[in-house]
This record gives sequence, structure tokens and C-alpha cells, in this order.
Amino acid sequence: MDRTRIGAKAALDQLEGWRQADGSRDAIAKTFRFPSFVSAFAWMTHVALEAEKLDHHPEWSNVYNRVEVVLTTHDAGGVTAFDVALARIMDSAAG
Ligand code: H2B
Repeated sequence: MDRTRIGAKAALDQLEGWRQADGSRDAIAKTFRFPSFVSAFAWMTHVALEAEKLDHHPEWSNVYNRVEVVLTTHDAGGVTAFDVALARIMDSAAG
């Protein structure tokens, strides 16, 4: 996998439930909701370890049972295959 920019539109074509991030950045976003704070945080812990392995890290914030995620590749100035890969990890871990 390489950090060639593919852009949000190409990434969104390959994913379910993701959207263009707010603002003018080339980034994709998704809101994840869980049954509880503990399940949200457990998911974040799992994803954090996978992100570290991939050396690709999310922008995210958590409020109670909700996690707001934005993915982009800072080195490339936009969305790459790394963002699609991390999005898929997040989706499959969320069940
Ligand atoms: N994560 C994301 N989302 N974008 C990057 O460009 C990026 C990263 N770069 N994680 C990585 C780390 C880079 O800074 C290190 C040095 O590999």
C-alpha cells in the first residue's frame, strides 16, 4: 500500500456509511454509536492498536457512546488507501 492520494470520492465509493468530512479538506468522516461508553471505548482501544500497527492514525473524539471519526493522510494532504484500510478495520470491529 502506498500514500498516493486517491481522494475522498474514490474512497467513499468503496465504503458504507462514510461521508465527506465537513469543510474543504480532502477527508472522510463517520459517526459510530455504541450501546454504552464502555463498548465505545473498548472499540477505540482495539482500533488504536490496529492503527498503530498500520502506522496510520485517526482524528477522533468520543462523547459517551458516540465516536466521531475523520480519516485523511496528512503526509499526502488527502485521502489514500490507508484511510480506506483503517475505515474497513473500524467498520468490521464495530460489527
Ligand atoms: N496517520 C495519518 N492519518 N496520516 C499520516 O500522514 C500519518 C499517520 N503519517 N500516522 C504517519 C503516522 C507518519 O507521520 C509516520 C512518521 O509514519
